[in-house]
Amino acid sequence: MKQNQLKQWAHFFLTYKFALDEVETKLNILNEEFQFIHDYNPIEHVKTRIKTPESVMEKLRRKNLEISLENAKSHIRDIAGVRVICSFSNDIYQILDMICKQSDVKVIEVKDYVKDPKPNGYKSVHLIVEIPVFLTNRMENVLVEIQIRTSAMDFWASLEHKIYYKFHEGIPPEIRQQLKESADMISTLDQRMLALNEKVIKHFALTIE
Ligand code: 0O2
Repeated sequence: MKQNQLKQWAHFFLTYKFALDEVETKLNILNEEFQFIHDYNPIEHVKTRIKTPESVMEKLRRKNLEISLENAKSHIRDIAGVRVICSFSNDIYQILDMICKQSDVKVIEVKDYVKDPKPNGYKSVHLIVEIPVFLTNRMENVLVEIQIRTSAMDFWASLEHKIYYKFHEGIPPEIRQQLKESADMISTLDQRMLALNEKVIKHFALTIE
């Protein structure tokens, strides 16, 4: 790649870093104000990542697309990724709702793998949003993928992701079966933790009355 092309790619990735910074700030504000009003924070923690240029190029190749900034911008929607981890499954929808209501966030797509889990047991809510980024001489609309899930769902997904990449020829049926069983256990655990938390909230509400 020539020097000026390298600079263009670096500038391109910088806009995604700015979009991530904006989304992270939005999430921090939501969490802090929620904590102030309700004495409870729906967000446990937030992880962000930017796809490497190599993996963006690899994804373009897989999609049989020419390697160009235009194709990366219009066909790769997860260059900037944010993962929001919360304690309870109902927090997921609370966060989703608060993000979708923001007037400068354009929601492009929502995929609800919590309501409709993937056949392997994967659960998470994914949304693709478009964020305006104000640069020195122009405004750019930048896509960001936000994944929202509970700590338990995240625990499962991280292990499954590692296992998936270890078995290049496909996950053996026995391991796949055990992963699915673990996903079901995780769902039960999430339900029990939610019910337990609701019981505790109710208990203290009654005590205060
Ligand atoms: P990485 O390394 O996490 O970035 P698209 O990305 O839009 O071309 P798709 O399948 O339409 O592909 O998007 P989808 O369903 O929204 O999933 C995208 C991301 O969700 C994945 O990114 C994973 O991070 C996560 N994901 C989806 N399905 C699974 C799953 O079965 N197990 C786990 N552990 N994660 C999943 P990448 O690029 O695949 O990976």
